[in-house]
Amino acid sequence: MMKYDNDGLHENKKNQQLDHFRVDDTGKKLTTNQGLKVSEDEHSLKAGDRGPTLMEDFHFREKLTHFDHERIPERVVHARGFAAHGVFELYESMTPYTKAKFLQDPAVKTPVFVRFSTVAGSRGSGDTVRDVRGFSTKFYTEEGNYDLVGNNIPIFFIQDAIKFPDLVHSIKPEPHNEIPQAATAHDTFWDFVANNTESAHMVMWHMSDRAIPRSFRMMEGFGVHTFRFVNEEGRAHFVKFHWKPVLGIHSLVWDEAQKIAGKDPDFHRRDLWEAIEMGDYPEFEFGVQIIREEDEFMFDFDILDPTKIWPEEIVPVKIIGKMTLNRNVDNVFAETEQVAFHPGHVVPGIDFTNDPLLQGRLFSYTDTQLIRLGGPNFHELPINKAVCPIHNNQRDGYSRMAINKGPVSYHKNSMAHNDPSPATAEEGGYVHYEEKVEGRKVQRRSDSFKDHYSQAKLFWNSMSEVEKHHILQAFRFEVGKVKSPDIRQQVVDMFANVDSELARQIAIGVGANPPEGSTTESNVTETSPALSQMNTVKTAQTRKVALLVDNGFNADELNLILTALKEAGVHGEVISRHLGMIQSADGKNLQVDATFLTTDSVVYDAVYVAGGTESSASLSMLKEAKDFIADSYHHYKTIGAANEGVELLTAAGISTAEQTGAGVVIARTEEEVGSLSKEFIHAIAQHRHWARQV
Ligand code: HDD
Repeated sequence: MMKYDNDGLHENKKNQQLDHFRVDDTGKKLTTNQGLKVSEDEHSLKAGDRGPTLMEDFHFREKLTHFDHERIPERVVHARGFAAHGVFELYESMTPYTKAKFLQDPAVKTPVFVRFSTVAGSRGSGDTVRDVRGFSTKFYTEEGNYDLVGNNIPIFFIQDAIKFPDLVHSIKPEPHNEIPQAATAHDTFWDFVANNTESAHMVMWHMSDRAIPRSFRMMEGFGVHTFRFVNEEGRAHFVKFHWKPVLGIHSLVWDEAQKIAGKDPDFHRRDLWEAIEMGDYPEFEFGVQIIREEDEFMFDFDILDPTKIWPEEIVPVKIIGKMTLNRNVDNVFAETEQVAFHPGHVVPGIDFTNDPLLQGRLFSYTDTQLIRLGGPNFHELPINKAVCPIHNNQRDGYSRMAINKGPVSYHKNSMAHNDPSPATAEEGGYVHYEEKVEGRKVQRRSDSFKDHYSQAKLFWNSMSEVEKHHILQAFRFEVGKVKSPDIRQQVVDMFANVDSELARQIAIGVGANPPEGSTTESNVTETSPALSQMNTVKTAQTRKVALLVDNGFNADELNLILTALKEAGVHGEVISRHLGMIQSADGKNLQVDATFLTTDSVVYDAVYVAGGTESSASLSMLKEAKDFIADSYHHYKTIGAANEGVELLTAAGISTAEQTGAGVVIARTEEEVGSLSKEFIHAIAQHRHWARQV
C-alpha cells in the first residue's frame, strides 16, 4: 500500500518506479544469485577439516567472484559526489519562451535527482578542499530526462572543449608521484593558468570563498553555458540557468576548511544527509536569464563565451520555480555512483548554442559512461531510467535488460509498419532548432572571445574588503606552494592584467617581483553587487550550535537557550567530557551528544557556554574546552555565554568587554539572560563576524 503523502512531495513517478527495484532483506533467508537457499556462509567446502577448499563450492566461488568485480572506474573528474532525490515545482509558466512540458504548468511536479561533487579529488578525498563544486540535476520529465549538468561557479576555465583534457591533467595530482590529492596548489595547475589566460576570471572565483562552501545547501548552481529556449511557434531565446539556495550563499574559512578535511572528511555529505533525515529539506530556487535572439550582439562580451557571466544587474535573473531535496538515497553505488548525467540529454523546447565548450561536452559525457558503466545500456539502470516509455531499434550490448519482441529492429521497414515510428513536432518529437550557420572551417579563437580580464576585474571590484582579503590569501597559499619561481612570477604578471595592486600583494606573499607599472591593468570600474556573498540571505535556520556543558550547569538558563534554538530551527548539540548523562546544579539530567574527543569546533556554526559555577570551573581546567572556544573565535563564529560561562570565555583568551557587537553575546544579569537567546540567534544568522578580521 502506498504511504499517504501529505505534502505531495515524496510520491512521485520516479520514486514509484524505483520502488520496483528496491530490495529489503529484513527477515529473509540467504540465497545465491540463482535464488538457491544457502546453508553455510562461514566455512568453505573442504576435503576434510584441515583439507584444501574444493572448486565445487559454488557459493564460495560466486561470493568471491562478485567481490573481485565490485569496483568500477571512478569518474575522471567529479569522482567524489553525493546525491539526493527531490522534486521541482514551477512558479509560473514559461510558455512564451519554451515548449518544454515541465516548464508549462505550475501544477506539474517533476521528480529530480541531484548530485553534488568536487572536481579534482578521487572518490575518497576530503569534502572541504578548495575546488569547484559540481551541481548536476536530472529532471525526470514526461518527455524524457533533462539533465542540467552545472557547477557552483557560473563560468569555466577554458573556452574550447579541446583543452579540457589539458586543464584536467594540470589540476589532477602530478602523474609522477600522484601529489597533491584534490588540490590545485601545485606547479602544473598554475603553469596551465599562466599559459592559458582565458582562465583568469574562473581563477578569481576559484580563489574566492565560493570554492570552500559551508554546505551543498548553501551554494548557487549555474548551467554555465548559454542554452536556447524554443517555444511552440519555433521562436528562440538565449537562456542561462541558475539555482539560488534559499538559505543563502555561505562559505567556510580556509583554516577551518583544511582542519575539517582531517576532522571530518565527509563534512558536506554528512551535512546533506543529516539535513534531509531531520526534515530540513534543502531548497533551491530556479532562475533564468533570457536574451532575445536579435540582441545577441548588444553586449560588450560574447554571450556564447563560457568564461563570461551575464551580470545580473544587466540581465536580471527571473525566478521561475523551486527544487526541494527530500529523500536520501538508499544505496550510494546504485544511485549516486551509477547515475549518468549528460548536457546533451534535452527535451523539446531546450536546445544548444555554438558555445565551443558546450559543443565538446555533447560528445564527452556518453563516451565516458561507456567505459565507466561498461557498455551502451546504462540508460536502463534504475536511477537513469526515464519515467516515460522508451521505444527504438537499439538492441543487445552488455547487460541488456529490455526484452524487445519481434524480428524487426530496423527502420524503415514494412514488416512492422515502421513501428516504432518518429513523432512529428506536434506529437512531441524533438526537432533541432534550425539555426542558420555559415562560415569557413577554421581552427582559431573568435576575436570576441579574446578579452580575458574585464570580467575578472568586475569580479574583483565587486568583492567586499573581507572577500578581497580571502582571495589574496588564497593566491598566496596556492601560488606559495608552487616550487618554480618562474611560474610564480608568471602568475603575478598575469594577474597584473586584472588588478596591479592585487598582483603586487600576491608578489610580496610568494617572493616574486612586483609587476612593473600598471599599463596593462583592466580599466573596468563597474561592480556587480550580486557577486558578493555579503549581499546574500541571512538566516540561522538549520545551523549547528555546540553547547559546552558539564556537571553543575544551570538548567533553567540552558533550557531557555535550547527552546529558543529549537524554535528558530537551529540544532544544538551538547558537548561534554564524556558521553552519557550529566547533571545540573539542581539535579536535572542531560544527555551528552559528543565529547571534546569525538568532535571539534570546526564542524559547528556557533558555540554556547552554559552557566553554572561547577560546570564553568570544570571546563576551565580543560584545554580542549578553551581551544574549542578560541578556535570558534578565530573562525569568526558566534559565541554565547551566560553567568559563570562568561568566565570560560575569559579563560579562553577572549576579551568579552571589547568584543561586544562582534558576535560575542554574553549575559551576566537575570534580565540579560532573558534577551540573550534572541541576540544569540540573530548573531548566528550573520554567519560570521568579520569585524574580528583585522
Ligand atoms: Fe564536465 C562530469 C560539470 C566541462 C567532461 N562535469 C561532470 C560533472 C559535472 C560537470 C557537474 C559530474 C556529473 C555527475 O555528477 O555525475 N563540466 C561541468 C561543467 C563544465 C564542464 C559545468 C563547463 C561548463 N566536462 C566539461 C568539458 C568536458 C567535460 C568541457 C569535456 C569535453 N565532465 C566531463 C566528463 C564527466 C564530467 C569527463 C566525468 C564523469 C561524467 O562526465 O559523467 O565526461
